[in-house]
Amino acid sequence: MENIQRYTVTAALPYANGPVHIGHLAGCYLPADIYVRFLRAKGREVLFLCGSDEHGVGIAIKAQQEGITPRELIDKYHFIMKNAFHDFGISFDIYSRTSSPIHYETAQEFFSNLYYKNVFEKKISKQYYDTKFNQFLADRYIVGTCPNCAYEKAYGDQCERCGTSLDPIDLINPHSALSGEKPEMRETEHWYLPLQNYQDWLQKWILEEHADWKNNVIGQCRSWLNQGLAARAVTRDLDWGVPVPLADAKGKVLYVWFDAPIGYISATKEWAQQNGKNWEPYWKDAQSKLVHFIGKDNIVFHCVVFPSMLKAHGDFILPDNVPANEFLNIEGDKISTSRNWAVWLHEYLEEFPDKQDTLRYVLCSNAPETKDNDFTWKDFQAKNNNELVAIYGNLVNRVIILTHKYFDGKVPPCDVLNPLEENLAAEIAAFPKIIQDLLESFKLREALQELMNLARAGNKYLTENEPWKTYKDQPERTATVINYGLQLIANLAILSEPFLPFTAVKLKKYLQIENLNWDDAGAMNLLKVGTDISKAEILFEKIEDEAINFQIEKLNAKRPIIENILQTKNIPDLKQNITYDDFSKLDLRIATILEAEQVPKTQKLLKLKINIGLEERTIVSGIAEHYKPEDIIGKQIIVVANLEPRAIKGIDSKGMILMIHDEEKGLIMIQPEKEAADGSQII
Ligand code: B3M
Ligand code: ZN
Repeated sequence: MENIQRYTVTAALPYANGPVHIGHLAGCYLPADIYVRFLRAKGREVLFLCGSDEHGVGIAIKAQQEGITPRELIDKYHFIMKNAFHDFGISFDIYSRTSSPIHYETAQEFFSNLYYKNVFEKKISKQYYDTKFNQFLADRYIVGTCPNCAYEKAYGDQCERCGTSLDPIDLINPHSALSGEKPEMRETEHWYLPLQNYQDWLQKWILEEHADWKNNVIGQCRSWLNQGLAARAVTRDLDWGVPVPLADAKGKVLYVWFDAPIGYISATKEWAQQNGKNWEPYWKDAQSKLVHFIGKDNIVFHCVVFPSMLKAHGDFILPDNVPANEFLNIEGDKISTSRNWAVWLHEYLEEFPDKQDTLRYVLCSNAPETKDNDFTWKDFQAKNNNELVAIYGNLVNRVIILTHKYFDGKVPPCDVLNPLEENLAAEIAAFPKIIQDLLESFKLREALQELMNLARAGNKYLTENEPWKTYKDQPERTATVINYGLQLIANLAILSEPFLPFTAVKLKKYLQIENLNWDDAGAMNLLKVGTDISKAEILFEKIEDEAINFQIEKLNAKRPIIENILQTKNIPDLKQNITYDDFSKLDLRIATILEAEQVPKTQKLLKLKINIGLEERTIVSGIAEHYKPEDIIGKQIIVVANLEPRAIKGIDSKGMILMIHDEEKGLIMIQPEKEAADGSQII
């Protein structure tokens, strides 16, 4: 094993349907980056691959919700995500995307290869069809009443209220999310990967040959295998995705989980093209190690489905390890993009500029490696202040300041050695191997702990020797201790690189050791006597309570929204039914507010001039306690246009503005989601 020098490391391709949050970072991208940076520091050949996953129903639905095309959606998020990873030092060799031509080609070739080897089973199944939109409906596109809890907006694959997994057939009163119509049951044909044929092989390959994989990974694999594997469809009826490359597959695309992992191979090809390299050794040389970093929800795809695809194909190596992490929660609650319960990377950087390493440190030291973990802002603050500032930063600062104070900023000689130095040298010699072993077994939290132990050893050494006290009577002794202190922080700089790359770069520069790498560490002669040491800037700043309280309040402001969804309280009872005729008598129109002013001698009333397309009108509205006149000019509103005119405070008011009455927030204006022509009817 020792002679293997080439690594193909992948990090799960995130769906291009939203920005990146700390859960993504902690679960997958940060551990992958730490591992890869370590391999590079060891001088190993490594290719670090990632990219946006741009297909699937999720993307199609999100695009539809935003009123844009899937292509517009992925173009928007691909670059946002790419930049966020870059900003946090996630050092991909390539961040590709599955909408690229090279991926279409690679995925289609892969499918064809399996097709012509007769790997697939072709099966007919029944599926809902939207006759208005002329398309089959993915499970997510069917909405109906949950048979379990009677929630009326359950999806065909799951009820979001009670969590039950569903089959579209289970829904009571199903209708299409596209047209709202009742869908029709039709037959459709798909190609299936017969996973059952790989069951015996997987059993042996995972449970016997890779019993060293992480417990959480082996555990999930075992339970999938125990349930018994069944054939899975690898194609879908959808108009967004990689077209199935067969003449009799019109309107069908590859299932997103079939094409996405092939994206790792496409990304390798793209990287090779851009860099004049050969992609094949990374996927075909038995000496290359393939390692997939993923979150726990992706385990079955990377340990069961993709390996079966690779095995069926036959030309490719299989994963050597799949170090999946569990999930990160925030302040006790599950991260949720739709509820905005998240800490977004771009927002973090706006609020904590240049503090990438602080977040990297906190997320690694608290990584959900073996179980779900919780991120809290208080813990973030404590880890920054009590560990990065008080242990790491303080050590570096003290040693460099003393070097300048006593030795003109130059590395002093170490002529008066005591047994203490021997002990320290022996202790430090052991660190590179200790940390390496932990990293190689994917125990990144413990590895980081050991790095901090190295810094702790430095602080202890300084405290025991008090070089500031010996300077007067024994300056040579002070020189020795400072020399050792400097050698120690040189070791710290090298070994920090995978975890705290921004800090490592600064520190290496102060010490002029940019060229040193992992295997140089462990020694106490890294810095030559006489070398100039730069004056250090502060590496880590204390984070004050205000900044943390601000973050906590910002999150808490989102909590009531969550609670409102779950428990709707004090909702007024429904009024008596009206006929459609009653409703159709209302003439509701879009209008724009042209002018607004307070009605004299009143608290609540604003006099508004509005344009309802057909004419300009005056309306008196009781919203003055909620909206200031200057804030609403130019806003579009909805007006009951045929309400009988009435005189209010001597002003002729023609019509009424529609407002929401929220128990807690008071009156809220209703506005069109997009600008609409004044006078347009609400129908
Ligand atoms: N896009 C799933 C996810 O973000 C996914 C991973 C693909 S890796 C090939 O959970
Ligand atoms: Zn339900």
